[in-house]
Amino acid sequence: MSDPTRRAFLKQTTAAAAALAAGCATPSTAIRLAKRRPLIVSTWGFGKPANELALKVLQEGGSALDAVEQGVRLVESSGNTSVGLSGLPNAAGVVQLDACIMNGPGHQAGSVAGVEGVVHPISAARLVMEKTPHVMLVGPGANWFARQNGLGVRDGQADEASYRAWLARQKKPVPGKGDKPENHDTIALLILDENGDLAGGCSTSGWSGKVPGRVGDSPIIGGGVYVDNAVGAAGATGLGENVMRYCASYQVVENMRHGMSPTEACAEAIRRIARTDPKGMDLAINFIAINKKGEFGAAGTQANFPYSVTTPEFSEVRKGKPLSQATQKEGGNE
Ligand code: SD4
Repeated sequence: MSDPTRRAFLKQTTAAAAALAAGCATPSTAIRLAKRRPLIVSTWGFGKPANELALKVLQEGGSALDAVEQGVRLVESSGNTSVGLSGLPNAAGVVQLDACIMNGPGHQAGSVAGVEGVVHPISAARLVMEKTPHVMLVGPGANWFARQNGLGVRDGQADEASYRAWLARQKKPVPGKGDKPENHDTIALLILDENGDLAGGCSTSGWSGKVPGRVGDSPIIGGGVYVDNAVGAAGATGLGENVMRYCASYQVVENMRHGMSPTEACAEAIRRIARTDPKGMDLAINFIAINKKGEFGAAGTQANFPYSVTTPEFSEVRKGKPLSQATQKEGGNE
């Protein structure tokens, strides 16, 4: 056992023993919750390698923020067609990227929107959070900031494969004129670290073929991601327009604050949006959530929305609960 892993194990068992001594957990609950730290949850199956890298970063002594950043960076440079510079371009053939990051302790947040050529938008978001008095930078200003801070920024447009896909797409209608949203995904990644602190981040190239300048939910704090260190964290993927109008990740965390399990909190946010939205359940939105106790869950309008869960004991892709079954607890004190 390496030193950091051993330290983590000792801390966990000490925390479990303290919970037990305080009378706030049964023996089996205390041990199970202790084992759930660190806990890493992310969107889609492509989140699994990101989770596993994040776990390694934590086990080697990195912070939760380091782990979020490294995990998301892995997807940003993986050739994913919805994340990073390999993402599909907008209607003008340009890849514009959005990302945000939040740190539970201190309630810090940083984000960038509509950046072009920035290899790792998640790192730019973290730098906004840590090196400026601001929360969000957009467009050319954000590009300038990334360059000034030594981040990789490439000139030019979409990479070749993306650009070819864009050219093929030109025969189809453009957004706003009957186009259907397609080819969009986000990596959102949430962490509960061994100290019980939370962090999260997300990154996307957004809606392919979008109108230039369109910004989705992902860089919006409370839209794409929200972290409240006293309660839990949530992240979104899907059609950003249906997330950002409702501060939906914020809603998920608020639902957990009011006592819902992570799965139920995700489902209830969707139900509430559907009650208001003219589209009803035809929203194309999915959420992941974790709480301070080490419970996790997901729900989406997409049947069996896949999400990835990693702890020191296991790492797997799971299916989000259909909304009709989302009152059942998953991964918690079941
Ligand atoms: C956006 N929410 O820009 C992102 C894209 C996404 O699954 O996650 N799609 O709207």
